[in-house]
This record gives sequence, C-alpha cells and structure tokens, in this order.
Amino acid sequence: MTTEFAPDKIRNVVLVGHSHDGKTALAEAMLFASGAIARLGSPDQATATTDFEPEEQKRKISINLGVASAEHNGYKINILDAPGFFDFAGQVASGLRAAEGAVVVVGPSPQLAVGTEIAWEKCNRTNKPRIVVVNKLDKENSDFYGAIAAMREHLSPRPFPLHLPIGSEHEFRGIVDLLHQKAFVTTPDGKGSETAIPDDMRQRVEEYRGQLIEAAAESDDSLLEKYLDAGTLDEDEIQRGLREGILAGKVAPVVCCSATKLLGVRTLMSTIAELMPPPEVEIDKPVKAFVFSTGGDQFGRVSYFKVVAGVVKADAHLPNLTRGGEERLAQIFFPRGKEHVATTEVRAGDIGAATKLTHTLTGDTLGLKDGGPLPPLEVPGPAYSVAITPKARGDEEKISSGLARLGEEDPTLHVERVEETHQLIISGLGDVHLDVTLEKLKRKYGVEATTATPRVAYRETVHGHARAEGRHVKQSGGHGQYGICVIEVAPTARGEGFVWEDKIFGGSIPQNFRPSVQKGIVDTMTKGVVAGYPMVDVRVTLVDGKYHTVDSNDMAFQIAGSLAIRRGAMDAGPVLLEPIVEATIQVPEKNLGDIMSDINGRRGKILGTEPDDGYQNVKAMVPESEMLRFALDLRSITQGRGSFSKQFSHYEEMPAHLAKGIIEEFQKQHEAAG
Ligand SMILES: Nc1nc2c(ncn2[C@@H]2O[C@H](COP(=O)(O)OP(=O)(O)O)[C@@H](O)[C@H]2O)c(=O)[nH]1
Ligand SMILES: [Mg+2]
Repeated sequence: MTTEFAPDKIRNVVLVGHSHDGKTALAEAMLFASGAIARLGSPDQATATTDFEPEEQKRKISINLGVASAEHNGYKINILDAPGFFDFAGQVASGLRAAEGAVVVVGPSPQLAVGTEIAWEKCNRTNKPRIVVVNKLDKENSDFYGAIAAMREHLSPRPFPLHLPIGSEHEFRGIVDLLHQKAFVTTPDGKGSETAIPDDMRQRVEEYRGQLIEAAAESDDSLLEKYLDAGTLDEDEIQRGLREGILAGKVAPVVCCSATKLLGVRTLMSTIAELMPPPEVEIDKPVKAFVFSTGGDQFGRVSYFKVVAGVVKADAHLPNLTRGGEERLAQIFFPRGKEHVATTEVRAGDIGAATKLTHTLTGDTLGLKDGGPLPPLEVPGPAYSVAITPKARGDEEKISSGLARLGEEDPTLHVERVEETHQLIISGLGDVHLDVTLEKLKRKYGVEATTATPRVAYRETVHGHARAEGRHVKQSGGHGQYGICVIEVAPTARGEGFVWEDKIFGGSIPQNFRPSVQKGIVDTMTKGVVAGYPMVDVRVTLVDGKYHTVDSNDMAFQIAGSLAIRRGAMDAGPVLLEPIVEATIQVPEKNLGDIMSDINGRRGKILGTEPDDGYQNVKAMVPESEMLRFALDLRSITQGRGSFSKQFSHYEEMPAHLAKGIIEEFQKQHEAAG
C-alpha cells in the first residue's frame, strides 16, 4: 500500500445508522471490491474485517469503531465502521470526530428505523455532510422508493436519489447513475459492466434527475441563475452544486447497493470520492494528531489517530499536548481491522494507529507545541450503573486495575469506588455496555465479577426529641465494667451534621470519661444507628450519668454512649434522608407526556421543560433510588431516542412508609446476625 496520498485524495468517512442495516457488511464489501482484502468476510460468519473482537463476534454486532482503508480510483477512503447499537454511542462520537463525512446506511424499508433517525440527528448536530446508502436491495420486500419517501417525510436535509436500482429483490442487478446518466449491471466476474438505461425506467430517470439538478442548482446562486436561464446544468455543474449542497447541509444524495451481493459498492466508493469533502489540513505546520479512539488486539493497546497537521513518523517522540509528557510512537501502521499495515509515516489528513502508547488516551492531542491541544472528544455521560464484586476472593486488586485499564480505553466507561456504600461501581451507557465490559475484563485480565444493583447512600437522622439512658454495668466477679449515661437526642437544621453538648452539672460523670461517651456515640452514628447508614443532623446533649470509682473505664463509657444513641434515636423517631438528583432528560416532543408521568411515578418533581429542535429538555428532581433503571426505561419509552444526564443535588427526607421498610429490614438482619 502506498502512503503517498495528498489530502485532497483522502476521504475519511464514518458508517452510521440503525443496527443491522449492513454497515459492517458494506465496509467489508468496499474492502473486498477495492482489493484491500482477498476474501469477502461476513459479520454472520464472524469473519468481517471490522468486527474482530470476540465480544462482537459472539453477538454478531459491532461494538468498537472498526478502522480500515480502501483505495479506489486513486483515492484512499478511510472507513470507520461505527456500531449501531445505542450502548456504543461513544464509538459513534469517535467516528464522527475523525471523519469529514458520514455514510448513513439504511434498510430498504418504507418504515424509517429509529437508529437512522438518531444517526441523522447526530450528523446534524455535528454538521456532518452525508450520503445515504439504501442497502439490502437484494432482499425480499425491499422497497427503495418507499425508503426514499419515508426519509423525505422525516429527515432534513432532504435525501435525493443519485442512483436508482435496476430490478428489485432477487432481481436487483444494477444501478442507473442519474448524475452521469449511465447504467451498470452486474456481471458474472463481479466487476460489472456498463449498459443502456432500461427503457422502462426512462420516465423515472427523467423525474429524479430533474429533482437532483434542481437540488444542485438551489445550493449556489450562480448555478440557480444558470439553471433558470438554461433549464438545465451540465454534469460538472451538477456535481459542484451537489458538493456545495452537501457541505452546507442542504442535500443528502442517496445511492443503492447490496453489500452482500457486491452491487453498487464501487459506485458508492466513486460517490464518496466525488462528493464527500477532503480533510482540512495544514501540511507545513508542526505535526499534530488527534487520538479519536482506543482499542485492543492481540498486540495490546492500539491508539487510532488522525493527523491534522504535518507528518507523524515512525519512532517519533511526540509531546502529549493534553496530558503532558511525551510518547514514543515506536510502531505506527495503517489499521485494517485487526491487521497492521506497516508504514514509516502517516501524513496530514490520513488516519493511522500506534501500539503501546504509555499514557495517551482517547481524546488526547499529540504534537509539537503549537497552539495547544485540539478540543476534547465529547461522549455521552454515564446513564446506567451496577455494583460489582469479584467472584474469587482476593481478586479485588485485579478487578480494580483491569477496570481502570478498560476505562482508559473507553471514555464512556466510568469506574468509582464509593466509600460510603463500600461498593465498586461501574457506569456506562446501558446494560449491554456493562455486560460487554465484564466480558472484556474476563478475557483480557482473567477476572470474573458478579453484579448487583448499586446501594443508595441513604443517611439517617431523627425527627423528634427523646431522652435515653445507656447502661453498661457488669460487676459479677473479676474486673468490673461500669458506665451509665443519659442523653437527649434532637434534630438539627439540615446540613449541620453532628452537634455535641455537655450539660452535666456536677460530677455524675467525671470530665475524663465524657469524651468516651462522645466517642461511643460518634462511632455508632458513623456506622449507622437504625439502618446501617451514617446518622447526621443530630444534636446530642449529655445530661446525666453515673460512674464507679473502680469499675468505670473508657470502654465502659463508650459502650454506654453507643447504647444510649441507639435507644435515643429509635425513640426520637428515626427517618432516612435520601439523595436527590437533578436530571436533565431529552426526549422527542411526542414522548413528553409519557416522560412526565414516568417521572411522577418515580416521586420526581418536574422543574421545567424547554423545547429544543423537535425535542423537549425536561429538568426534574428525582430520588436517586428511583433512577437506577431509568436509562433502560427511558430507552423503551422513546425507542432509544431519549437521553439524560443527572447529578447529585441534595438530601431530602424519605417518605415514612418507605423509610420504615428499610429500617425494619436492617433491624431484622441485625437481630439475625446477633
Ligand atoms: N441480503 C442482504 N443481507 C445483508 C446485506 N448487508 C448486510 N446484510 C446482512 O444483515 C445483517 C447485519 O449486517 P451488519 O453488517 O452486521 O449490520 P450493521 O449492524 O449495520 O453493521 C447480517 O446478517 C448481514 O449479512 C445486503 O446487502 N443484503
Ligand atoms: Mg456493524
């Protein structure tokens, strides 16, 4: 493979769309048709170039961003095969970041798939020029014109066919290229040959070519003038108009194909070369590269980078402009799935990869100091968490370090040890994301983990006042124990924590034992008095007590304090405080009603709603305990269109009937445990 591609001969495209519409098969078809690979693999056989990880092959879905390149007519097309499944949206963000254009792969159906809509929305939000591929045209019930109608009804920029299919379903055999006014059909050697436009398609070809020319004319004033004057445009003008319209986000041309039958694949590559924008680069500037994705293969960690200025050379020492320090890029190569195509340099505009970088992570900029790092990669925030524990004793350390490594490779994975609940929590975009993470943990680091619902960090406090005695007296033979204290328990204002007052008059407890009482109380409150959660916002006043000149000691008074606070808290009416999160939920307009009632059902309070381009942003305060499965429920309510973020806001008193259940449960377990 040659490395000598000028930036204007490079096209970086990301394949996006609904799961299962054929992105990976299409990537494979392009690689095969261009000669980059000798055998046509298939995602069904676990042989597709861009789905090489065991977790992908087992599920027959893409999980990681696959990277490979195809050469076609003097162009190098870097193909980024993104997953369609919602849980791996982080990889889509990586792909969109590195590519100048998107290829939206859709099925030949009159029903617009939700994944298509989501991918489209992401392209809109990141201003990605795009072309659409209607794939699987060889399939039974395929309906190209139905798919066009559905997309036109729902999507903006409007899709315009650039190609029309010849024949349908099992008779799909070629395409008419409306721009070049040529027809191609498949031949037994798979290369395809030019043919005449079928007579029975002439009318349709005229109609759609007319639409295409109009769309091209509308993207440029001078072209529009010419079009209004002459009634048509020549081929170069149409192409220029389309290119401008695509760049401006006004037009999305549609091509036809069957990835598995290798039909329309070369014309797709020609279309990418002709209509997708080249990378914008600064050739003579000091080298700068953006690490857009991190993966792994049999050789260890692989960092995928796009060079935006200068040339990355093998063995270069490059500062990490994001994190500091320096990396040595000992081995650089062009990735082709898991294969490494060795190279000595990767030039501006091109995509390459390096193994075994020591501290560079996804989103970092490598380069010689000049203007600092590029903007970081934006990925969706964590939505779903589970608590994990090692299956085998003693694997804690291995789990932590393995997860830390996986978290470094996947910016949508968050790992946190929560001191308050003593749990190791992993958070990601959904249950499948976390399942896959644990599979990788087992495969790469040899540790297995079990999962549980995260514990909520409740707090205990009291509602009313109480007076209680704590009595620890044991004087039967030998060394005695003697400590008695009397305390008053009362609530404080929220957030005051623990307030200690000593109101003993005289010497019912000597000065030197009063701190022992306090210590006993504080220790017990920290561990939890009624339900195993730390007790806060309580004023404890020491009012009376008794001591014994011989048998009293520090420990006896600590125990007395502990007994007193247990009894006092119970009598003062214990309540639980629960963490409340502020959630921002983005849902399509039509789901607003459902989400409002869902939030009500979670004991949430809606703070407000705000329209946002066909969506509504809902702000709400919701108890954390009610949000544990929200990511999964939101997905089913909105078919995956909704998203949300949340952050801790404050603690609030939990409704008594719910607190009672938790307190009773703890007391029962406590008694059982003795
Ligand atoms: N008949 C037919 N099946 C296809 C075509 N393209 C992909 N498939 C099948 O559709 C399924 C999903 O393909 P895949 O490439 O994994 O979809 P992705 O999730 O978009 O990457 C697989 O079973 C493919 O073999 C096609 O053009 N025609
Ligand atoms: Mg795929």
